[in-house]
Amino acid sequence: MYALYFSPATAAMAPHMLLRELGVEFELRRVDTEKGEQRDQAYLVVNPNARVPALDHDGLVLWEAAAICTYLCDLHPEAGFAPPVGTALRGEFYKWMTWLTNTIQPDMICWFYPERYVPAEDSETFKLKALDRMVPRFAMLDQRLRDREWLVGDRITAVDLYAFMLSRWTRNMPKRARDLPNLRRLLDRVMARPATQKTYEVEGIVEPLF
Ligand SMILES: N[C@@H](CCC(=O)N[C@@H](CS)C(=O)NCC(=O)O)C(=O)O
Repeated sequence: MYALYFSPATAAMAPHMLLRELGVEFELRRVDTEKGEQRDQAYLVVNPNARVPALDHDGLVLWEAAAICTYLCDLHPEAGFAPPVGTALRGEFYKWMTWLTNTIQPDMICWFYPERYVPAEDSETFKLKALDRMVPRFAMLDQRLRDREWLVGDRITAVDLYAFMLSRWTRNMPKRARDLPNLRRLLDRVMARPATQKTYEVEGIVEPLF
C-alpha cells in the first residue's frame, strides 16, 4: 500500500498526479506546511528534511519527489510512465528528470525562500537573479517541445508531470512558463488529463491553474 505525505500545490503534486495516472490504490496523508507540520517530530521521523513529499510503501519510506516518481514508474512498468530500463530513452528520461529537479527546482526554491539564503535587504536582487537563471531553462523546455508532444519519447512520462508541476510554480512570477507557446501546449495537454483534474480537485487547487 502506498501512502503519500503531501501538502497541496507543492512538490508532492507530481507524485500525486503519477499515482492517479497509474491507477493504483493509495492513501493521502496531509502535512500542513502552512502550519509548520513538516517540522513536527511525528513527520521528521518520516522525512528528517522537513519537506514534502514523502512516500511510504509498505514501510519503505522515500523522499525527494523525483526519486518517488521514478520508483513508482519502475514498479508499474506496464503503465509506460518511464521508458524501459537500459534503453536510450531511459537515459533521456534520467537526463530530463534530473535536470528538472537538480537545475531548475533549486532556483525556484531560491525564489520562494530567499530568507534562507540572504538578508532581507538583498532578497529582491537574489530573487531576480534566480529568475534570470530560470528563464533560459524554461526556454530550453519550450525549445525541446517545438516539434514534439512530450519531453521524452512519443508518449507522456513522469518527466512531463514533473515539468508541469514546476511550470505551475511560475504562475505568479514576472515570467511565466505558460507564456511560452510550445510549453503551453504541453501544460494544456497535461491539464486535460483526468488524473490531473482529480489531483487539482482533491488538493483544492483553483485558478490560476498554471
Ligand atoms: N528536493 C525536495 C524539495 C521538496 C520541497 O522543497 N518541498 C517544499 C514544498 S514545495 C516544502 O516542503 N516546504 C516546506 C518548508 O520548506 O518548510 C523534493 O523535490 O522533494
